[in-house]
Amino acid sequence: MGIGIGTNLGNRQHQMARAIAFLHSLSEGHFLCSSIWETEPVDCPAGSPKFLNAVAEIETRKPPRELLSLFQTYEKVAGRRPSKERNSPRTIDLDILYYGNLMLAEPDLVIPHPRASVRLFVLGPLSEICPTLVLPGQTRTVEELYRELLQNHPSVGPTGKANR
Ligand code: PH2
Ligand code: MG
Ligand code: MG
Repeated sequence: MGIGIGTNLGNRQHQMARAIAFLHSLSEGHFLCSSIWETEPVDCPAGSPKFLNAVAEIETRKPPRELLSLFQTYEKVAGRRPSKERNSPRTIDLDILYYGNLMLAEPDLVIPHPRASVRLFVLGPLSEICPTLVLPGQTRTVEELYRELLQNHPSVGPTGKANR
């Protein structure tokens, strides 16, 4: 399964390192993690700080609901405060991007993540670790979607990789 990791509040590098270690500890098999990208906020309140983003892929037998609950607990422990404002700055955000071939649409959990295939901050990092992956419901690979989106929206592209 794939997980999107994002932070734009507090010590971002530290939060990324902690979250990556957490996901590594959760994996029951292989563990892949992209490099860390610094990205412009998308659909966030005006003046929001830039994000660090990465994508990890882990192996797990835990069902998606259990993972959702684990991720929500992790976010709380890592200092994420609830906010009424949409996409306000957060210390850490862990999103289930995909779970094998599963397609699920429930009020509080949609898999694959409904915006995974249109976000550069997801497709860029994901194309580093799973370029040939075709997300359930898509016809093109992650790398193809990424290249296309980059061409269409160069102005909202990631500003660069934070750790290169
Ligand atoms: N997450 C969002 C909304 N906007 N923009 C960037 N660059 N990175 C994110 O992780 C992100 C975002 C909702 O969770
Ligand atoms: Mg998110
Ligand atoms: Mg989230």
